[in-house]
Amino acid sequence: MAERPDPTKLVMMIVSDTDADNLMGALVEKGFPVTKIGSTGGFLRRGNVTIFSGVVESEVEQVMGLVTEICHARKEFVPVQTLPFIGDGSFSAEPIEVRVGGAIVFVLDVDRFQRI
Ligand code: 2BA
Repeated sequence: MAERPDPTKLVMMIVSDTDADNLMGALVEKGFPVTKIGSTGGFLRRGNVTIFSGVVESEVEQVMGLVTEICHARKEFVPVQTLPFIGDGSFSAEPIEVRVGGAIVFVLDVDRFQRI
């Protein structure tokens, strides 16, 4: 990877398995450094993917643009019986509508970055 300035922002993107490879590919193609971690959503307990990219502040909007272009949210009806907390009585027997796909993005300040 070409030498980059030290990152000042950490962009953390939680995306669906189906969009993760496309998003990683697009980020790498634009020269952004990325790390992918397998993760699991607490509500649906489905696998999702968390992608980290440490960038400089002026690049954050470009990263957000790629996420918006690639990760599209949709609605899905999920049978409550498939949810892990079915026993707690907080949901009726009707399938519930949840948002799937799309992305959850956190942008954090980087206090310190070191390549050792
Ligand atoms: P999950 O926790 O499995 O949630 C999947 C989707 O289920 C959520 O989509 C939301 O639409 C719905 N949902 C979550 N909790 C709910 C509840 N108590 N009642 C009804 N519906 C509920 P997203 O909001 O797009 O979140 C997608 C994934 O991103 C989440 O998967 C979780 O892994 C992560 N995530 C979302 N917000 C987060 C946060 N504030 N902190 C950390 N992770 C977060």
